[in-house]
Amino acid sequence: MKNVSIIGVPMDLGQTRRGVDMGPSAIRYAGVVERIENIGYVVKDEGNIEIAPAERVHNDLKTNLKNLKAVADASERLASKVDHVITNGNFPLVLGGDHSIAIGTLAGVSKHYENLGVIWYDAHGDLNTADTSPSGNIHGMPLAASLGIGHPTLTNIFGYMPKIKPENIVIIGARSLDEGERELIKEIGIKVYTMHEVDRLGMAHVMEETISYLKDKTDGVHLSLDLDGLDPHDAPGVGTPVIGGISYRESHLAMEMLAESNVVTSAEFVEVNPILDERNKTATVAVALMGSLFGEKLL
Ligand code: 4U7
Ligand code: MN
Ligand code: MN
Ligand code: MN
Repeated sequence: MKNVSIIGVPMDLGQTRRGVDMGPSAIRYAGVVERIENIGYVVKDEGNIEIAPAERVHNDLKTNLKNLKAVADASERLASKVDHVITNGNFPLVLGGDHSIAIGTLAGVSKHYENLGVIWYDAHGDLNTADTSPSGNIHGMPLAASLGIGHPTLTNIFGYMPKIKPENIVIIGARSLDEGERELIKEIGIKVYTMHEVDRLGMAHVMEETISYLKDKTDGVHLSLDLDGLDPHDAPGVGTPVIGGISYRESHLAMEMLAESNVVTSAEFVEVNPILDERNKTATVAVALMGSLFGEKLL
């Protein structure tokens, strides 16, 4: 059993709603360390990555990507922290922060794998670029950037690209894809289980297929779980909620099946925004799902 290293990333520069920088605090307050220790792991809280305060960040007018330089600087710091954690033999568990942090997480993780698999649990595809993004928010771009698609400042984090290959990615829970994202998915061939497939096949089937799809061709799997993949009823504290999402129970089942299969080698839980939350519900849900991911049993 590997030891777990927790890395907080109080990032809010990848989008424009305030409060998501408090995500790591809210998740710690919801008891993440104790929860994972109780399963039998040794847990080390590595503290937080330094993020420039939003009030002090000025935008470069040559690009429509908001806070590009500050997001890139933080991504470099996160990548090198994640790299060290893996080098030391620990499992990196990254707490967001908005989803732009996945650029840094994947940059640090993928260095250690030839064929890293990625499970992108999200209402969105996060496959936009400066050209396709309706918002200019970098949290809508991390999957594209990790594929080597988009602004060079984002694709070249940690000095190499691409971090991942389209055939090693599975998106689960999608129900809000922009036009450019749909085109890209078809063009490069990413496996997507939209809410239609989740409804039709059921989560057990979706996870069986996902695990067997990734198991043989990858040498590690990163779980990138955006809390907005869940229905806003179960996870209200997110910046871009979309109705009609994955339930709390289905999400537990997904995490339990990942635990049983033992394929996941790194994980991040992102987009928890305590300002938009109801009594820390979303952070509490995140911690409960982490429990299942690390093998907590009901009986
Ligand atoms: B998240 C959006 F236009 N696609 O690019 C965009 F709908 O990390 C939303 O999944 C992105 O929460 C959501 O701004 C990013 C929008
Ligand atoms: Mn996302
Ligand atoms: Mn690699
Ligand atoms: Mn999302």
